[in-house]
Amino acid sequence: MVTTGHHTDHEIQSQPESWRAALAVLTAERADLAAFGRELRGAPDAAVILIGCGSTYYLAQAAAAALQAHTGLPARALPASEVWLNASALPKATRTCLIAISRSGETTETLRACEAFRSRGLGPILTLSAYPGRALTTLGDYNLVLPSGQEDSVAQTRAFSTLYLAALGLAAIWGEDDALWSELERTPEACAEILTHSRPLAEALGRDPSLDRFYFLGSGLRYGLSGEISLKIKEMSLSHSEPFHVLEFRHGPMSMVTPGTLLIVQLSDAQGEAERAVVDDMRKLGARILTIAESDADFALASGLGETARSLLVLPIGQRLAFARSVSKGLNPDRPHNLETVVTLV
Ligand code: F1P
Repeated sequence: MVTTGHHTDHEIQSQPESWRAALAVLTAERADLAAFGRELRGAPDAAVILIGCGSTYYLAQAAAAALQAHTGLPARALPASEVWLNASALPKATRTCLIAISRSGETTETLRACEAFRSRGLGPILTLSAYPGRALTTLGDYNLVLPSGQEDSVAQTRAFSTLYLAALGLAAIWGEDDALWSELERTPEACAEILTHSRPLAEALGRDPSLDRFYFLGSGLRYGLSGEISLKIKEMSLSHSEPFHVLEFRHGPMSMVTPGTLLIVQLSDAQGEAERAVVDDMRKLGARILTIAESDADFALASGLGETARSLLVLPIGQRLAFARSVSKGLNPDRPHNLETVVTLV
């Protein structure tokens, strides 16, 4: 039994059940969410802005890529503070929908951003969070709440993946993409398999004392997920880690490569060849590399899922690596240094 970090450990391991519960909520609300999406798409040049802070900002980035790909609506992620404090950050579409994402539903910047957006009369607000009755759930025209994402830990794991799954559900519903929807219904089972199969590798890498820096590379929706896993390594294990778009790594960051560098590269289906060339180049420079893809990779997901639904599965791998590194450094994954669950500004 795990004693140090038992909340985080449990939250990582319970993701399949949490995702199942989230899918039940989405199924129950599918017709209402579809109606919200139809109204939005009825406007000639509708657009979507997704906001969050920290983990939920990375979630917004990944979800924006998925929403745009599956609905055709232009979708962009911004930190909540930009919508709150920078009036010029928003597009000039006739109808802009703000999707505000927050585990706690209490982060000040996210609340203030919703109020600022509302006061400008730009369009509807949809909130996505894990706790009913919190401030954020009073600010949306539609408030989607996924209680199975609630957590006792400071660093988000289950909350992130559960809210991300909900965002992918929105992409399927608004995009009337039944194929994506039925793949999402298979993700809890796929998650359980990945949790088991990836654990020895993730723990071995997490415990490896010869590694001193981590880079997470991904294109498209994988970039936001790279950001989230990178943040997990920082928060839980106080290690140097950064995310990059795959081909961007050659443009400066590769100067940091040493034998103590681990690159975790989520390969895409479409750009795989160009991304594999980066991997080859970095291997020549001496980096250690873990490629992740459906097949033909250091870690093959072998999920049978398409690229969007499958993207969820990288999260448990990165979370487990961060957890193992935290414990092996004598830290407590449940209590990251200097962090609180919610950032409240006075
Ligand atoms: C966002 C967040 C977390 C982070 C930290 C502070 O919270 O930035 O991602 O781990 O503890 O808050 P939320 O708005 O999603 O609740």
